[in-house]
Amino acid sequence: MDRTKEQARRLADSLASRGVSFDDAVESLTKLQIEMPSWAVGDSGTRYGTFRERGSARTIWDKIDDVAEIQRVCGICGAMAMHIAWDKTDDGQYLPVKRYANERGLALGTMHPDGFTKQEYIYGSIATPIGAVREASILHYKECVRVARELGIKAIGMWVPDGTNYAGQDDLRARKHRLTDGMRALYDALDDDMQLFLEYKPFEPYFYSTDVFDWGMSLLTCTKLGPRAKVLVDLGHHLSGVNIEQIVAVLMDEDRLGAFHFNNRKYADDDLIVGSVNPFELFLILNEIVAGQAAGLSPGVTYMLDQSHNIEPSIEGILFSVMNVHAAYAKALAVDRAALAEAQGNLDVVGAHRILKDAFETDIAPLLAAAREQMGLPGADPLSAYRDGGYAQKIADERNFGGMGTLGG
Ligand code: AFD
Ligand code: MN
Ligand code: MN
Repeated sequence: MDRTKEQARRLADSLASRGVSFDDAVESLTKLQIEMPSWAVGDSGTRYGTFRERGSARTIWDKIDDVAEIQRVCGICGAMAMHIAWDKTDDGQYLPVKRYANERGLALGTMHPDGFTKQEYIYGSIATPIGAVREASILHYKECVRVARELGIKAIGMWVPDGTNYAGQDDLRARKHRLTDGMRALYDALDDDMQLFLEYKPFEPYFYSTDVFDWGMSLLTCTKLGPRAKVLVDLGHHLSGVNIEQIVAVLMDEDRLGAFHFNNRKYADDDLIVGSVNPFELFLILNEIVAGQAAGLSPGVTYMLDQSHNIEPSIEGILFSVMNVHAAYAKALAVDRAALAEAQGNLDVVGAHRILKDAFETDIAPLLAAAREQMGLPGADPLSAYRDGGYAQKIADERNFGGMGTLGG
């Protein structure tokens, strides 16, 4: 038996001893879907500037081509998450975007409204004291729902980038009421088969208070709105030391976990390659997903990347992220759930921890290889397949430095 087959056999035996079926795990790995953010393939930067990448997307058509290339080598990225601020034709049309995405074998995923690109948002988009701006934002939300309906999109991913910079600047309770009223207007505009994912973030672009500042504020708002309002967990939107996997467990238990924006942070909302800073945390998050879904909770969670690749080639950063999520998910599937429950029941603190750690340290390469083979994907892994495919050189030659920033600039 060749070495690869021997490795797969050994892993299958090890998984079987943990009550895990190799084939079932492979099946799950082929079913995972991660939406690709349209905004991640354009140039992006920090407030200190943008390093333009040769070959980055210039237009929505380039973005779709890039996501199609990502899907060609990944196989689990068949939808592009949209941002209403940027993802339309030059004459403001959306249907041609859907047609071209479908031609390239892609669906359109979650629609993200704007709230930060216009001057009138200076004091906020919906929690602002300026009534006319709140009304304009509600009209914008309704336009997002109309466009989502036109494109067959079933989820609105709402980041409310509102806040204040100084104590006393505004009445914090009044802002809470404005936020709730605005989210109510958005929720009431949804079709019955649409969901609202409300994203939270502790700071930025404001630095004293943010109106949807943590998971509790998002959950509180969602519970006021209705059952189709759920929390969007962006991994970079937590202060240092926050136990994200515990938030995920609680939201799943409340049937309020809607979606993820995957990325990684070292210090702030750094939008780095997910799993690049804290792969164990990523595994623990997916472990909660696998455990919760095994208990029938949150079957329909939406996974998205939300990253900004400021110095690394965007597509390579995205591919590495997809690989890290896929690997963490495979490790979460490799957990011996029965032994874990038994160790927990026996108050075996170290034994229980070791069972999770053993899964995290399991070499799941044969699982991913089998899933790639089942999906008919090229190459040993997405990054190698991409680098061998010549797409980077093609777009660099065609596009040069004509890339558009995430703000279309
Ligand atoms: C920024 C925000 C937030 C939002 C994303 C897309 O911090 O994460 O989801 O832009 O609008 O990263
Ligand atoms: Mn986000
Ligand atoms: Mn963010």
